[in-house]
Amino acid sequence: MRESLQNRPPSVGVIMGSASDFETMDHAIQILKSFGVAYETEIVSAHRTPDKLFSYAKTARERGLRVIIAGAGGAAHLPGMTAAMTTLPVIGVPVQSKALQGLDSLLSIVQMPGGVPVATVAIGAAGAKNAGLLAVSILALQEDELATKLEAYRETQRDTVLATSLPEGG
Ligand code: RP5
Repeated sequence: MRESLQNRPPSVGVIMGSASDFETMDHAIQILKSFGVAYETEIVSAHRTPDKLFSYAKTARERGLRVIIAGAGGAAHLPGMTAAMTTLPVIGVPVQSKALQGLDSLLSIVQMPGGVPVATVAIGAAGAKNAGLLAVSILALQEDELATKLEAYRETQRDTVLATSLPEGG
């Protein structure tokens, strides 16, 4: 019998540059939880804990991770540096910064030179949520149970929109 998804070792690593990123990254975590995907979370900073980043990325595949979601704000080099040290898919989440509202984070993450990709999502909560969903889609390539859950998720979303009416006079 197959082990249930949640009892397996983590397949998704959710890392973030600071505890201040958690509120945003929690949107990814909640998606993984709702799909029953085993994940791990860690604060890993490219500039404050470079040695930890090195060992995290270098050991990620052998520890059983299949996807890494990396969120950072400002000079957001965490996703790119992670991608430089692993061939696992890395999804980058630009966290909204105070000074430039996350445009700095977005450009730092999305503008990877050709050769080392980071799959970059939108700034903030929507991006983090989509990062969770993208990770589930990647795992669903080999997990029929997850593919079925993704179909159900989309159907619920569709039904909610179809059942929604605009206010009178709208
Ligand atoms: C980045 O600097 C983090 O990803 C965070 O978004 C930003 C600010 O960090 P704190 O000063 O709030 O710890 O490394």
